[in-house]
Amino acid sequence: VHAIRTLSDQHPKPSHIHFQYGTAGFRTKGDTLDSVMFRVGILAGLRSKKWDGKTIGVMVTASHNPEPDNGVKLVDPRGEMLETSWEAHATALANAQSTDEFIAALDTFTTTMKIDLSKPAKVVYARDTRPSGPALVAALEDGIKAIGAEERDAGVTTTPVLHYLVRAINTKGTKEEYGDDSEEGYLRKLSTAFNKLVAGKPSIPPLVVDCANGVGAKLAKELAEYLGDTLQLIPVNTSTTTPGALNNACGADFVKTQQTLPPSLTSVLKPGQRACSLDGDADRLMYYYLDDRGQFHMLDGDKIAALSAAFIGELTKSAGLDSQIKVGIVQTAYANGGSTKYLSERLPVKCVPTGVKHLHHAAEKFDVGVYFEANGHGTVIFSPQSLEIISAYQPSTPAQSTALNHLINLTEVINQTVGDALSDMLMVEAVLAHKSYSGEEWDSLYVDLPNRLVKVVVADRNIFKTEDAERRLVSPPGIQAKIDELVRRYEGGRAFVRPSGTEDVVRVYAEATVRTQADELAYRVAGLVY
Ligand code: NG1
Ligand code: ZN
Repeated sequence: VHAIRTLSDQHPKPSHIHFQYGTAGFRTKGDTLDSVMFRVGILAGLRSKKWDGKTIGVMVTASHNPEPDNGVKLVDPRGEMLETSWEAHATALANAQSTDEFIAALDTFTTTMKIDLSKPAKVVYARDTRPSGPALVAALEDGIKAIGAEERDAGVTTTPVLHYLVRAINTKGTKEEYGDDSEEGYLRKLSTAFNKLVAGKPSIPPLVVDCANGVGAKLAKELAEYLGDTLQLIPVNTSTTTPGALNNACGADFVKTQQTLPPSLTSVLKPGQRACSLDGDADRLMYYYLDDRGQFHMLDGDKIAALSAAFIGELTKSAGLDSQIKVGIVQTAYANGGSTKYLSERLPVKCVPTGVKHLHHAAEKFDVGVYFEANGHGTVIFSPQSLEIISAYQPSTPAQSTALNHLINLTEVINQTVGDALSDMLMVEAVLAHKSYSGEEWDSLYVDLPNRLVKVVVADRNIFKTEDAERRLVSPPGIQAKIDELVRRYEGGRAFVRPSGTEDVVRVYAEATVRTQADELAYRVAGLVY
């Protein structure tokens, strides 16, 4: 307690701020997060003790948000996001005003959670390229020290690498070993599986990778070396030290929200060529291509889900495993109506509230769960049973054997802990190579409905309450009826309103058969909540 007290005094909580552990952990202006980092260090240590000394991960990033923002999130022992019930504890600890209050809150917490403080604790942490990162990591380290946990600094790396590391460390030497617990181990695992997947396929055209001027640039360059000639990566927007460059007019979020090519790519991308954009911590991926006339076409998370789910379904069938391994899809309300229609005609589709944890948990209910947010954040997870079935399976024909091997390599190329832009990119490229699809052919799986997403700044977003996986507003009363009334007037109309979990705004989404109508619907619904 003495160490905690002394160090806590060095990391005072700013008096005017209320912190909240939301869908993306704590996230706000980087220069306000010092006390939060210190306390998260302690919390991570306690979480590790609760898990009998298993390694807990801490990622310092604000992902696709502007460069001055920063944030922090915890990673559980299997490389997954922090268990939901601890989010409220994290929030409570972050908001204790004084050192005395903080220590009292810690005391209550460890007692009620029955945390044995004599247990060992291990924490591995990493940060993205944000300028506020080093100071925040120093505060985090003070917290880890204060609770007496063993620390491992994974340096500057992507969110998905940190998730990978946590799983790799905790499974080391077990029969569930996930890979070597290093960045090299990660790169080797992904590239080896990818190279096997595309062996013998026609050569893949070089791929432009927009790295959002973030940490993905470092990993993309390293990955390029591992891939060699199999897939030539052309990383662009790799200026990780240029002030203000991060996520600025580039990256996955820019592409998704602006529905346009990053200006920096206009001179790079040729008609007919495809490219992809990562976000600031490389866990989101957006694809796009220019058609022969140079027209931009976006291939978002929904298109990635459709492409990969179909391919996995075909492989299980060719392997003779389709009766034992069923593929399912998880989406949110932001999934394009075109994708939902296309997918639900073929596979079970579940809609859940926004936030990857919801998607991940729903995906765990399928043998193979394909989950993607429309913004490009997602992955594919294979249940432990289906992995066992796959590894024990004896194919009876050469064709079955080939399909089985592809399936096994897919499970290796996919980072199953969390959405991972580079891993998803390799999965997409492997599927495209197998199907001999161009961007255009992939795009033509189904037609996206024109849509518009707008933000509305309101006095208090907490009065907005939703139901039915956020597709309907229950509060403030009366608004949903007005939305329904508006939606009825638009052909193919759909619209919903929900409070953001990461920004102090309310989001309005609308789609309709015609572009101008989607825009109009969005602005008229926004008018209802403003
Ligand atoms: P909020 O701010 O709750 O809409 C955004 C994204 C989510 C998710 C989180 C976490 C949209 C519409 N929302 O959440 O999908 O990625 O950030 O980063 O893209
Ligand atoms: Zn991200």
